[in-house]
Amino acid sequence: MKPLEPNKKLDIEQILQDLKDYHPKRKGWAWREPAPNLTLGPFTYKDVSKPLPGKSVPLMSAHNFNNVDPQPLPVITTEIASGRFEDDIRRMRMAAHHGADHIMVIRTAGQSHFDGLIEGSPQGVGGVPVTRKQVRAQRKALDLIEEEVGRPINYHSYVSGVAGPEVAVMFAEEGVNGCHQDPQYNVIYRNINMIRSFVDACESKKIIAWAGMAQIDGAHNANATAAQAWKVTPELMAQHAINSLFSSNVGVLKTNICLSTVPPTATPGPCVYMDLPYAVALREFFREYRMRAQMNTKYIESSARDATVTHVLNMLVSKLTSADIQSTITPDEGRNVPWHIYNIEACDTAKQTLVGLDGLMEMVELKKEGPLRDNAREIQERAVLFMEEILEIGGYFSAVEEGFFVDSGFYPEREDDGIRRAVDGGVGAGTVIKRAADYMAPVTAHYGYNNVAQYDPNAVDDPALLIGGCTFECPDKIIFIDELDDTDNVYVRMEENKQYRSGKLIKPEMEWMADGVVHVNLFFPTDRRIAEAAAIQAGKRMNLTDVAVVSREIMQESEGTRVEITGKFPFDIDVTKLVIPPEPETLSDEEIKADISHKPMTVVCATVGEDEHSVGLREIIDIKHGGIEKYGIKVHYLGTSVPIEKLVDAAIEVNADAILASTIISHDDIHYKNIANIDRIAREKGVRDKLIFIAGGTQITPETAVKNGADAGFGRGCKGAHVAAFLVKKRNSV
Ligand code: Z97
Repeated sequence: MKPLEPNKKLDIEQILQDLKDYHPKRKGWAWREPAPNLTLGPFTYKDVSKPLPGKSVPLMSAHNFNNVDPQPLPVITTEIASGRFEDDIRRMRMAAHHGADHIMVIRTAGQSHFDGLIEGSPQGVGGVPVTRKQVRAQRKALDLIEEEVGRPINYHSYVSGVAGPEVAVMFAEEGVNGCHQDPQYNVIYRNINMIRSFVDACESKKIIAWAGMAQIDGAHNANATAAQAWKVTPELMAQHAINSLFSSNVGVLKTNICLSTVPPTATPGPCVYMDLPYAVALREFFREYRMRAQMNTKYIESSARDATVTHVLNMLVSKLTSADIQSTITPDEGRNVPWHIYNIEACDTAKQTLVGLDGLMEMVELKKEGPLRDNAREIQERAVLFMEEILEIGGYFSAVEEGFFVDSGFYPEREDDGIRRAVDGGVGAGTVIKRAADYMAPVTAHYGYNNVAQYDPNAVDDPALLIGGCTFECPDKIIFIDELDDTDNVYVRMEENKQYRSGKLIKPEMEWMADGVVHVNLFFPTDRRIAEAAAIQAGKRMNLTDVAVVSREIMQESEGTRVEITGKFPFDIDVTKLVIPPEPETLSDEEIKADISHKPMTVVCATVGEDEHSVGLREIIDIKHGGIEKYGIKVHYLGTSVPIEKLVDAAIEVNADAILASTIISHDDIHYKNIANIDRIAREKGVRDKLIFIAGGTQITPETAVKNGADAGFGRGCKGAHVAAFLVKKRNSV
């Protein structure tokens, strides 16, 4: 496919074309490349990664600094899953441009319950159904997107459920770069038989190792499930230990084994005081492995502000303990909305925070003594005791039977409310059978006993030789199954919203193309219950349908409440009928300054006639808020209510380049009459062609100002930079 063009939408239809024959460009996980002491614009960064050579969207405030876009060292994760993979592809591109290089696709609710690969690509609920077609389409798009931004983008989903090994094979074939794989997850949270889960995990992990995928474990699920998340820290360490060593013994590189770590508590607890010792304890025990830091979602609120603060505090812990992957979960997780622009904002939160904390460890040090080390040590001791007791009672399976996991006591205390599973119970119980003596599978990356020698002793180390290579070596052997359901498939969905794909008709969206979903913030000077009812009423009166309250925040119980509502905007916007004013031409600060220093400029200015409103003009002039003085323009301010003739005379006297006249009073069109008079007097005195004449004021419309004789008019919202840019351009144009 042709490379992406920044000013063109990604063509989803083209992505879907010839998918049958598409194979990924690369396999395996990619870390960012460190770029210590990197200088970008006016700054030198200590611990960032290589900047993106291609296109990206810098942080908003970067426009003050030549739009530099420093990229932190950790890989940045975003979770994308709206239920429609074709829509998510567009979001992946946006996320990559905002600095994400790890795109996790959340599967449709409980895909671990499926007992095989699903084909086609139906619409999902609370996630996307992960199918070969969907994976292939998204990897194909990401292959283009990574070329566009100039950095590998890791694509990720889950290897779990009784179909885990099949999913792992499909992921390896399709170039998926990372996955969650932890048999304990199946056992505890999905009630899949433990023997089956651990046997399957051998196979899955072997494949993960072969494909060079990064693996994330499932310990964070205990944080999210436990009654009090910080109580399960000893257990979390035991879970990490079991999955890490298991994976490493099967052959996954330790540098690709990522612990899923979550700062266990949140404000209003003294969270950093509690979370940092846990993070330190973990890093000490698992030094050789990598840390995937995910934010705490257990206590997440549906307020963007609240979630962002939790995220930032979590990242302080990540920074102090050098996390390798930084996840960015958003308030959406709290309010069960699968995708939002907030995901992109969360990528920016991560970038801004981690870049803002750049070089921190050159200045501060974690104390070697005191509560940090004491508390870390205590958690480690509890974790060791936990592991010892597992061994004492006969191992992991017995421990699960005894309800060791997700118990709300701080081990060794126990509340006896842990999740219990029976060794012979759960989904898939009794399905593991011993391989027969002549068992043989001619495939690559297969775990365990495989009697290949009976057919060809030379193929013992490479069983796929027996068939001239399996699907890993010969991707053409993969059987691609396209859509099977003719009522729910990507083409049907795209046909339904086809009219919105050309760009002529648009609609606001949150989850899906043209879903019309909007979020609106309202404040009502009343209590919560009335405010919520009023907000719903207001939404309906705004013509929104399906109005619901997303979040509310009490300002004071009787004085007022902020309510966020969601609803659907039921109209289309016809882009061809929009009246779009021309974009004001601007110059950069540097260009304006360079021009003025090369050739000085003098202006005279005043409010004219009987107008005492000087504030607007002073804001345009004064250096404080970026007025024209800032660029070195010499300003003669004559004051307020200055007679028009005096203004023109002053311009002649100081040999000014320009006149700036400000008027706010507009009764009887006096503001435009003043403009016409200034133009007339300047002409009478024979100086009009030597002077640039600018009129300003809140009631001024640029077109009418020009019609009345000014060279330009500047109305509400204009800044010194706009005026200065016009002055420079106009002077250079004559
Ligand atoms: C994260 N926000 O970033 P199913 N295996 C493991 C898991 O942790 C999960 C699944 C499978 C979270 C992701 C929670 N994790 C969400 C080890 C899910 C998913 O598709 O729900 O059946 O399995 O880690």
